[in-house]
Amino acid sequence: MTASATTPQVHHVPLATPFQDQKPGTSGLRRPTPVFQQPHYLESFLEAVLQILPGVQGGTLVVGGDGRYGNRRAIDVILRMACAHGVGRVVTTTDGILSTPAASHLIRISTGCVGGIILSASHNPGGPEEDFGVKVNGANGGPATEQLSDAVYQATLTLQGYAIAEAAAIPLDRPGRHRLGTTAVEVVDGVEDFVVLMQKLFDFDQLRDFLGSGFPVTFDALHAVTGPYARRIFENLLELPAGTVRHGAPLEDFGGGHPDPNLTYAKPLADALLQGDEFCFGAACDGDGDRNMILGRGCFVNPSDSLAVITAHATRVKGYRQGLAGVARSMPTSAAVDVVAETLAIPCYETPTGWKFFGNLLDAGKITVCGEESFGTGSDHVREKDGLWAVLFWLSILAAERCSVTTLMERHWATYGRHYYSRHDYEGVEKAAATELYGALQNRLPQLAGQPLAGDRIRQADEFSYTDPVDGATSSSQGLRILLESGSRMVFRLSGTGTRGATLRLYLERHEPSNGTLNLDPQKALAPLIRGAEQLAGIRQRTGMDTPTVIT
Ligand code: VG1
Ligand code: CO
Repeated sequence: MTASATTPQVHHVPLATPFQDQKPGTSGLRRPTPVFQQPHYLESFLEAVLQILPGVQGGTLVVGGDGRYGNRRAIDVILRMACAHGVGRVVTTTDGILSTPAASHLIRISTGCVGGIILSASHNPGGPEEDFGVKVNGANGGPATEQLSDAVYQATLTLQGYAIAEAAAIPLDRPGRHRLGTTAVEVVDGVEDFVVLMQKLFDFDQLRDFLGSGFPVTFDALHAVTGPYARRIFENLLELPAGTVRHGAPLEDFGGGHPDPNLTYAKPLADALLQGDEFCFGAACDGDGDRNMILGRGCFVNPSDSLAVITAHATRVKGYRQGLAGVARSMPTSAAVDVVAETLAIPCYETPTGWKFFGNLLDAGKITVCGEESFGTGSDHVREKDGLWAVLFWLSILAAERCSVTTLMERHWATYGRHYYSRHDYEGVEKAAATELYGALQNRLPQLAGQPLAGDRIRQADEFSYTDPVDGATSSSQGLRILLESGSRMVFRLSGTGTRGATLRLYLERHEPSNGTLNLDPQKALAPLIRGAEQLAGIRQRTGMDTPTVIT
């Protein structure tokens, strides 16, 4: 153990003008890196966190990040501020590399842990001119609740200054124990505990047999945080050939890419599966490792369907043989999982967008599995969505069923019908234009019921609001829903994770019964709804964009 001989000097740095823009969005505080590099910007937010998070003094904090530009400096600042605030212990990781789900797990297994700070802007690109972010997690390992985030924001608005200790940077290049005054700093391997957890949940012998029997797979880490985890899992433990993990070295700028696992930003992987025949299965995760994309040969699995398939087959998987207590999905996620839950006779909850809303349901044991249409799936093993968990879950189902992804999907639709689903993102829209589009539709909601649309009729048009069944907290303004008589629907939302302009998200869904046509291209199947949405909201004219920037 290296101990600083003297107690580090603590500086109280005054803030002339408190920052007014530190309100966290859907998942943490995300800003362009240059904004975070302004003097005192990062420190201001951290000061508020350290003041507000219960139990900080004398407690344990977990700290790590997705390896993006700014990670290392931020960890250094956190350690010195933790010392100044009397944090008992900080657990951080080698090179500061810690995926969001692994951070959640580490919080849950570290004695006396009061929460964590994850340095990530998730799927947003990284680098000096790209994005940086800070996510705060609570003692249960889950994202800060809306109430906690709001309290932190309120504190930043009037912050007079912050406290930070003066100390040399602690080496993160290898595991070790250090001391900063009264604060113990433990540097641990950020991969190990997570991998052990995965081995508890999944039958690695079965997976090894299945994958070794001629089922070639490829995984794209997009030069983000999952590389070291995926190499350990796929190439070491499951003995798959070296190179199974593409882009496995975490880079500060993700190799210049956009670490978002979808058909647009993970195109080389998508092409390999959808056009080539080298692999039977492909998957990718996002910047901080909580999202996943699943592909079979010639088959893209829509994330809403993925949640339904996981739910339907859970008892085939080692850690879930006893069945699921219940499931939950975010509001814009398709109702594919609802139909499975009904068949299984388990409860199904509908929450607003963002993982923080699943926390109470998971903690109360009301649900075991949950997911979002945005490539997020997870379970009660941690309190975050978990990309590699989803990949292992899928492989475990395929190993149990001994079939291809396409066959599994076809069987699923033949049983439950198919929820044709698509999300259209309009990124980088001028803020005013997006707000006007949204506001105009919001104003018209009360007049819409009964009107014809998309060869159908509007049954209900409203703004989604949610009351948490566990603590009774209400969250309003969670997206505009246009529900049609046939059961089809469209949802309009403005993103809470973008950092430049605004992102409009349009979610489209139509159910086709099991005896209907199940193999259409979703864009074709949804064409009337797409036209209806345009008619309703005037997206083209208001945004000046002819097509979405990303179609999922
Ligand atoms: C998006 C997704 C949402 C997800 C959030 C954080 O939010 O839609 O489902 O929980 O990102 O994911 P928004 O507000 O931009 O639609 V992550 O992996 O970026 O932390
Ligand atoms: Co993420």
